[in-house]
Amino acid sequence: MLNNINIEKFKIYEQMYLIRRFEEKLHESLKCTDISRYNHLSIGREAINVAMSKIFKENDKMVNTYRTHGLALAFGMSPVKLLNKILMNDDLENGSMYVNSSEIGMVSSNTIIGAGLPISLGLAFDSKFDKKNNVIWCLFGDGAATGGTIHECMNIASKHNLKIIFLCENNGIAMCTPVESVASFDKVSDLGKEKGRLSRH
Ligand SMILES: Cc1ncc(C[n+]2csc(CCOP(=O)(O)OP(=O)(O)O)c2C)c(N)n1
Ligand SMILES: [Mg+2]
Repeated sequence: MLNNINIEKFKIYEQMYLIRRFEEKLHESLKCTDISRYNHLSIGREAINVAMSKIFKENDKMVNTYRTHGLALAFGMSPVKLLNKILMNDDLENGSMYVNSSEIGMVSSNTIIGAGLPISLGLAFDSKFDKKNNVIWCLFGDGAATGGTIHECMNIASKHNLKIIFLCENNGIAMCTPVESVASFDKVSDLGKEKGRLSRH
């Protein structure tokens, strides 16, 4: 019989499996139709998505990149609702790159690289001024790690003690550019150290 720990692990695996199968099926289905859609998958990030959902608190907020499917599923959005959002590209909460849902704390998704970073700052200032006692999760790709915005935003966040978690989904590549070919640092997490805060990887 499964003990409690194993049941918990099983549920985590189940969520990761759901994300992977949803993404694979979506990719296959869109290939076979004449529906023309941007489709930005989260394949390979299932563990990050599910792990984040386990430590995210009720009033926390996340600012996403354009890879939102896995997070939506990990945070409990039903596959049917997610599919509807992906296929109905008619407002800023819909379309593969704009899956937002304030119900689960997904308040912003961004197609411009690095654009979510200053939005996180704004939300974190709001939380600080209004004493909301929550955390803002700012997701970015390694493509944003060599831009200027991240340095400004980490500097301001650090200077003003803002509660932001900068979470880099680092797959080592930004379209065709390997991050190591343009970065002066060895690890993206070193950026956090530079700004005087502990950073883990
Ligand atoms: C400011 C800006 N420059 C260029 C692009 C074109 N672009 C779209 S995706 C991408 C690569 C992003 O790489 P990364 O942030 O590592 O995310 P990944 O796709 O690897 O998840 C680029 C350069 C963009 N969206 N925004
Ligand atoms: Mg990348």
